[in-house]
Amino acid sequence: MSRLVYVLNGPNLNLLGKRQPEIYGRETLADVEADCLKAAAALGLQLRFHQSNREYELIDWIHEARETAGGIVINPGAFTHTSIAILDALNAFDGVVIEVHISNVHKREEFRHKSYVSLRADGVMAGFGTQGYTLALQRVARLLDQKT
Ligand code: DHK
Repeated sequence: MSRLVYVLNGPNLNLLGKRQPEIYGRETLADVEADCLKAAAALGLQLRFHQSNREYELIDWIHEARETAGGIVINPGAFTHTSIAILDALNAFDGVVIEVHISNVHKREEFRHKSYVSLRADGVMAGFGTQGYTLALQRVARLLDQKT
């Protein structure tokens, strides 16, 4: 299976480091991308890292990943709790899917406890801060190793 992994970020994550730092921390999305690139190189993974505030762009990247990638790490932001369309797109992807939330969504408002994406995800990281992304990449690498 391909060792290309898409790391996808949903709405408002472009403001990481600036919005509600008491919840999401002070690292920026560029810092997260740099951490992911370093981790991917160490794990023998290739990476495509994207962020969008638009649901359809996330769906288009998932469709692209269908053709090329072995894994998707996705923080869908608030679309986690609302988007059946993103769930449907992930259900059309055959590789490994890990869902990431920087904050512990289960400690927060009740509307954040429901995740459509979890119905497809092979694993979920929540409350590990931005470290959750590199931990998710480790898990993708392990599962891809097991498939070869
Ligand atoms: C990020 C968001 O933007 C929220 O809408 C989610 C998630 C939680 C996070 O913790 O990374 O509810």
